[in-house]
Amino acid sequence: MALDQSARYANLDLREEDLIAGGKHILCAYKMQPKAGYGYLEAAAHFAAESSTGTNVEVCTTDEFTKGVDALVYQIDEASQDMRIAYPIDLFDRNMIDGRMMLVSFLTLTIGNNQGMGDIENAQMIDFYVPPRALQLFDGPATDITKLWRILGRPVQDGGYIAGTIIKPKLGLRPEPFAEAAYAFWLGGDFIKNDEPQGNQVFAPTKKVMPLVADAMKRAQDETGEAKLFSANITADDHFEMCARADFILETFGSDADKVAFLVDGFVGGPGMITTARRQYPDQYLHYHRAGHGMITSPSSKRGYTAFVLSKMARLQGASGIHVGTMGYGKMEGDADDRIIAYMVERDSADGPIYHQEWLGMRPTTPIISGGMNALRLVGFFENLGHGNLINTAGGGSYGHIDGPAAGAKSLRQAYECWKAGADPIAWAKDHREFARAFESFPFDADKIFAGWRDQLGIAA
Ligand code: CAP
Ligand code: MG
Repeated sequence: MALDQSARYANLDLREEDLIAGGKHILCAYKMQPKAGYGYLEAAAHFAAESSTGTNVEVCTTDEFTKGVDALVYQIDEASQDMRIAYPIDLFDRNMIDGRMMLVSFLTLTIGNNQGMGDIENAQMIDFYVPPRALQLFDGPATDITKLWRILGRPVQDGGYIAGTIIKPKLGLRPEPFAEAAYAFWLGGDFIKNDEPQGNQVFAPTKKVMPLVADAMKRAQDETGEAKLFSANITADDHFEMCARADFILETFGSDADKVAFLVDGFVGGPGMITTARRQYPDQYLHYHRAGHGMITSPSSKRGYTAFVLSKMARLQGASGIHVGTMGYGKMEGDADDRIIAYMVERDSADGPIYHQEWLGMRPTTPIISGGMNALRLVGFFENLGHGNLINTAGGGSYGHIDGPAAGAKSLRQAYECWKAGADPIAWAKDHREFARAFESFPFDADKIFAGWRDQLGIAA
């Protein structure tokens, strides 16, 4: 039997509204299931001990001050596996250089040892609340979508949809075909990102690829008379490698350097990689790619934290934009209710699954919509989300369009215009060729979403 620490690490008399009003705690809500044979409150108290000041036994060195920074279980409901813990802000590590808080300390305590405890079957954080003082101590975004809208010549309020793609195939293009793929999309679209694994592969050295992409951007801008954007992957284990890539890319794009965003694979790379980009290059839009998150955010996972929590943490850290999924309209896991992830990162006041959050003016993080998207899937997506102030990157949806990536890009924009006009997509297709050709490009989606489309558009089977 484990030591029952509930007398110290639980206080069910504490009221959530008082903890929020007090402003001295970060609150975390988990779904927690103890191992068989362990009492719920006892397991929760041990969880709080391991997540703050304790261990599995009393230690002789504990003094009264120590107890003042104990994490406290303040609410449980065994039936719904609801466990809520209040973490004193003073528990968390602070930078020596500038006193700011750091996400790694939040993670190592709230989602650290507690993920492998012998008396806990599983626990997953589903929401957290950040009080004003803690909000003041996180970097938050330095650059947001308004900067991109301004570069694109759009209104900086409700500047609308940014049509993007990912250079596909994911890997394998050498410098010339890579740059050609970029040029071809930019003749119709706004924004291109590296795919998350694209970097300095031996067959596509950054020092060869980026000059060609910068030239492709210039030619596409001259050809279309429109500004173009590129999100360059600077992910690397070594801080100095990241900076070497970033510096080379900015120098290479030269007078177009303001049109470069930096892509960081923030989940596999970890908080430090995001903060390197955020603090070393605050003027560049920071694009957080979350590849790998599914290992703990998938609905099949009962551990770690949810995609909602990941996105909220990314805003705290200063991501300008983060992939929030496609809410059931794309190829990755997710459903329509995931729109609360977008609302939490883009609004100044929003409700999570458990906590309301006021962001007190922290810049918004753009919802980035990606993963199996194409023009046909976008209309329903906008309907569900309710707006189009976002970046969409469609790889297959652009390079899989039968008339090529520029037509793919135009079909994406036409899908947005169709939704904005509140038009019937089939009727819209009759007046918008690239959108109509998306039906023929993605017939399986067309059949599923728009039954009878062939007859209505006069397309032979
Ligand atoms: C999409 C993508 C993105 C995923 C990431 C890919 O390509 O480039 O990495 O969208 O998922 O590699 O699959 P397609 P999420 O447009 O061709 O699907 O945005 O959910 O993090
Ligand atoms: Mg990708």
